[in-house]
Amino acid sequence: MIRTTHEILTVNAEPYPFEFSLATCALLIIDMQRDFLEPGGFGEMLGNDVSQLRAAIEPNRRLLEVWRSKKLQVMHTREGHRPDLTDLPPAKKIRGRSKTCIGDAGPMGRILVRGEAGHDIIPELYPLPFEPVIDKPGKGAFFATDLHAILQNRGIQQLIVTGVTTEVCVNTTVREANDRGYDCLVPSDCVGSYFPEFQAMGLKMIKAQGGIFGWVSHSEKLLAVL
Ligand code: C5J
Repeated sequence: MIRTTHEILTVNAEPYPFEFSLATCALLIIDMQRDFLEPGGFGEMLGNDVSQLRAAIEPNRRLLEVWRSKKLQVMHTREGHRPDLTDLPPAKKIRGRSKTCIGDAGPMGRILVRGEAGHDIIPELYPLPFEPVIDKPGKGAFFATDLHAILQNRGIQQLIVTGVTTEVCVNTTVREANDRGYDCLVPSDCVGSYFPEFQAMGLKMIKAQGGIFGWVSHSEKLLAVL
């Protein structure tokens, strides 16, 4: 069931309070995939400390639980490619000069390939059958996907954007959303980066210059108004 009432809520946020309506706001959870978050996945294989990302799981789980209990709209994304890799730009495949790259065999199946175990969303935040899952080949959730069409069809104007990683797919998605006219709020504890300095800077860039891309808050402040 989708809500249709227009209750306006105000969350304490930076650079100033964020207003949203329960009927026109969706929770967009970016790339909480096993390959990025679980020990033994692609992220860890590249030498990253996955505990930096795993800190965002519990705040996301709590927010998702409340969001679902209020019958609000939830959407999830996954970064990955077709099994034949026809949607994988050669530049993306060879970038990083890693011995193992996208499409190769990894500890949880082929790396960032749709249908493989590592590509799927972590069990803690697993989508319900009626929650749209956007499979995206790029960093931004709007590039080469039907996300914008789904949001428009559902009358969404504001997004609560969470997930990983703060400076890559979350930031790119918030920027894309901003250019398409959506107001985005990012709860700082619900996003994660392998690099603490990028976490701090990624959030700072969103709220800089009077909220050039959006707003930043904390899940506790959002939960308080829900
Ligand atoms: C990255 C992502 N970092 N989901 N993907 O490659 O941020």
